[in-house]
Amino acid sequence: MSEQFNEREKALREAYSSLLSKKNEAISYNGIYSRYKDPVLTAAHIPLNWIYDFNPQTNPYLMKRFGINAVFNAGAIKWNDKYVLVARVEGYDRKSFFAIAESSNGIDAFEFWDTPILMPETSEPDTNIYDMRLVQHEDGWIYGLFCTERSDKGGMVSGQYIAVAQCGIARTKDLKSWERLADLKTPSAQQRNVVLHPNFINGKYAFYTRPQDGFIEAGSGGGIALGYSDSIECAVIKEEILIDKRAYHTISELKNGLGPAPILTKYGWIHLAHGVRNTAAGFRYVCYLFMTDLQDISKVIYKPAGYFMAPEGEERIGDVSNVLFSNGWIADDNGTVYIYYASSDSRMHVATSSINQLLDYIMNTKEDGFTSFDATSRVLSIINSNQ
Ligand code: M1P
Repeated sequence: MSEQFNEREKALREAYSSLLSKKNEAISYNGIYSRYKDPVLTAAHIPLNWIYDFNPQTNPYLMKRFGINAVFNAGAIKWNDKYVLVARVEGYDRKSFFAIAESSNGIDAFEFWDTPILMPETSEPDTNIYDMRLVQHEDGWIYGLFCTERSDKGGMVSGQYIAVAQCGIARTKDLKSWERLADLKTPSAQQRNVVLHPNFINGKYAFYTRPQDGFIEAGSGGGIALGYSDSIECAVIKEEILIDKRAYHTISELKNGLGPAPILTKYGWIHLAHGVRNTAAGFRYVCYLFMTDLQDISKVIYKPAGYFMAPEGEERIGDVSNVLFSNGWIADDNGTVYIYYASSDSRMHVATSSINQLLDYIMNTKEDGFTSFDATSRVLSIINSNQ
């Protein structure tokens, strides 16, 4: 074994272990949530034995044999008293797969389990899978809903392959062995950001969908919708009911999509979603909150104007810059809420809040009136209340 090999191995292992033992600290608080100094998961958190062959005979230069580009858009669940993230791990080859990392406190020392999830395929293999939403359903299973992307039989438009996005469904009882079910069928040409509601609604499975015409553009898809299916093994939604419309000159003018499954509170279900608008510098993704009714889950009862969280500082830069995206959060029994969000399709962060703070924000922040006059009036009402 060469000295260079030994030194390189030692340096890699030391850097990895110091990354995993680094404490995270809250750095900013805005009355609603605290942000933390360090990302909770990055490409550097991937176990070294996934990337390197440590045999000097077969890898004398100790080079990477599999490159990890990014770790982002993780689903989240509290499991066996641990904060568990099912991350989207993207290789240098652009393919994503899922891998589980856990932490004892939810804010640092996230460590990946020994191996990634080898997600079973349906009869139509997925080209790429990503963005899992985890739901502990009242039927006793944990479901993972994710985007499955395939090329449309190699078809092309203007030199670009036509991609088709649909909702893949898998379930598990232990997060280790996964049973793949049939993809969700809906009336829409494409689906992304599909989320399963944790409860049966009138004996049916309830899905939040995001109908879209094209792979990128929502097109005629008007926003976040809701649909019901009798079965989960062969889930079919016949009608998608629009519950949260995108609107002109808002943070979700171009498209929106639900994040994680909603959290139940005594006033209603709280939802975290992302909104997208177009700018001269490209798409801008931010997150917003809204609340739906306890009895009628299709009815939005509160929706604060504007965004709840937008990319800040270094979060703004990455593979797809100016993106803040969340598909995982955990509400603890003591009321603390851990919001796991990705920045710029590159890394995972955490922000901490509480049910009370989220309720205060949702129920006491005025909704959008869609004009500058209305926005100014909302500012004036705060000024007046301070007199
Ligand atoms: O690149 C930003 C995000 O774009 C897609 O989200 P949406 O379907 O709402 O546009 C997804 O590919 C998501 O993974 C990605 O973070």
